[in-house]
Amino acid sequence: PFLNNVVTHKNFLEGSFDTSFIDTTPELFNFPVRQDRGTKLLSYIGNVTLNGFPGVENKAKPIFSQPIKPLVDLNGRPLSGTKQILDEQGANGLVQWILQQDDVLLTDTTFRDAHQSLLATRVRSQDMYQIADETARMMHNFFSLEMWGGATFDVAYRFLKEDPWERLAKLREQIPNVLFQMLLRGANAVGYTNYPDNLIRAFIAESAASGIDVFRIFDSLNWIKGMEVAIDAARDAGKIAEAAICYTGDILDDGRAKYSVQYYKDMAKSLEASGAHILAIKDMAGLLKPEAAYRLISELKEATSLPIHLHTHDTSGNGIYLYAKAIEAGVDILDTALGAMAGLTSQPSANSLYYAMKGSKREIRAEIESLEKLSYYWEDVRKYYKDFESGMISPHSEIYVHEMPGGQYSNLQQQAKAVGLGDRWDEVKRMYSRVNLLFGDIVKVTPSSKVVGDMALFMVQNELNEETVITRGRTIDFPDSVIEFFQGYLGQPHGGFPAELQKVVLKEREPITVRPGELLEPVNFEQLEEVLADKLNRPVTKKDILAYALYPKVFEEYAKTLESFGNISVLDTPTFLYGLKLGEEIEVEIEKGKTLIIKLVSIGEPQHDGTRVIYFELNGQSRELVIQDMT
Ligand code: 3PY
Ligand code: ZN
Repeated sequence: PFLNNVVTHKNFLEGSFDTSFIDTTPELFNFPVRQDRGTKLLSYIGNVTLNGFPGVENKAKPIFSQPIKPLVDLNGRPLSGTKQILDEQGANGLVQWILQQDDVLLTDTTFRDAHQSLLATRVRSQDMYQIADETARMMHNFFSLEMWGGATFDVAYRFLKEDPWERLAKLREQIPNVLFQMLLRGANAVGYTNYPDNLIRAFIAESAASGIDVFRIFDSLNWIKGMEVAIDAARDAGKIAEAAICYTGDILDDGRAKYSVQYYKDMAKSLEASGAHILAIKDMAGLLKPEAAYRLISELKEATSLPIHLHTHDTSGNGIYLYAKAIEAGVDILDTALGAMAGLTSQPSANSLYYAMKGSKREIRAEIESLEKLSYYWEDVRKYYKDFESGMISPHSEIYVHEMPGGQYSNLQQQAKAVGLGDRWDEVKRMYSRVNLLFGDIVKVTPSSKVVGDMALFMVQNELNEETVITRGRTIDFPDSVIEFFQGYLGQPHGGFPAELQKVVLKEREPITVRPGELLEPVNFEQLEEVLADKLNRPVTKKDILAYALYPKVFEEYAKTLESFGNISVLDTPTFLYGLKLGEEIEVEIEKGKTLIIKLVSIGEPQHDGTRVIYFELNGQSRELVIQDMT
């Protein structure tokens, strides 16, 4: 280890050392305690068994049944699909192909938005790998699988302690035939703040090279300038730039004239001119009413020549009716989730939609038996994550009033609980819609929705209303996200900022009106690589650098966890969330063909220093570990 420390030291590599190098460089004598992968895994299992997993309330491990997987022939390659059309005919070829289809194409969101919206984004890669081979065969005729982006990138590192790039690579290998789609927040990429242009470009190029085919790009204020760099980068990569209009308000309500059909038509035309291949209508909260969908899609079809891809959330329970009207108006592609992961804050069910449209002029392209069988699998898997369910058990029509995006509901609820407002949740929801009006009626989707949510919590907590926030505002320290919003760091809202409130929030700060990306220093990737190389005890990849550039703290935490526990993404989800029961034995495949057999034998009494000895068997050999009991 000493020699290793010398030859990997930065000064050594740069040649900046002399004979005093060893004497003046004490860190050369820090030898990492090398633990084998088995010990690291035992250490994770011991910890989670004793101390539980954040967000999982009951530490006792429930009895879960083994998820039922459909029986399909997994030999040979799956039938070719849209991925091959894109690869062989290019982006324009694929667009022409979409426009020629008569029946309705589907995008499945089970691997991304469905669990982001139902289970706080917690579904782990393992549960996807287990069903990916079957998915490739049983959903071969889907338009795409949305399986990356949005909050999944952040949550993978932050909470699941796994590498989202690895998820992408493995799923790509298992599913070579259907287009992979991701959600990209324009200049905010997969984060909550604007990033420099060169980071956006590099992130898109790497995502494309790693397997993403369709980039659904939106801006949280519908500000086209915030989308252009990303659209351009997706096109440059030879992939599909699907530009999204975020739907807010109600085009049928004359009292909400700010977001009229004309507003959306103008936006669609600008997006077409910016190079979009497909136009998405992103109804992130599920506000688009059936008649409104019919009207909007009919008019957008006339205004542009782009295929139209509709996304909604079924919070109100009107999703299938809405989709039926969209189909009547000529929509090309719809977002659905597999039955067991559909409905409520998630997407409408593909299974239900299939039956709803059976026998109509335009049917749904899907094999219903396959959808049902895949759904059984997800029904079982969903039980693993029951502690992350939002608690919503029936449709909420109040969505039309508070307008909160599907993916935000459970998150904001958690945030409210965390600041002691759990029992004032109704008030928080009402305040959310009041804040929207206070801000001038803005588009609410990550990250602008987070700003509205932060402000709503802040106002309820501090007993503020529309008046006192102005009259007492000069002495109030507003949440950081609110200040950044009014500074223009998320871009410019349609119709501008409410001037009086902006002044009160910003105080002596000056707002910007240009694109934030024009002001941000480009990321220096070489420098980041050096910084990371110092921190990580392993070779640094381009993907690591991108993740670090997007989320420095989260990535560092993730890297630390990896050092202590190794790659814990290989564990099955019940063990990952609950650890082991006494006497329980599991098999863990740590790499292809290498399996560990782990058994929890007993847990010792607490010691005076707060530790316990945990007795395992690892491949039949006794192993003891000392673990801190933090309960
Ligand atoms: C995200 O940005 O993660 C969303 O799902 C927005 O709807
Ligand atoms: Zn969504």
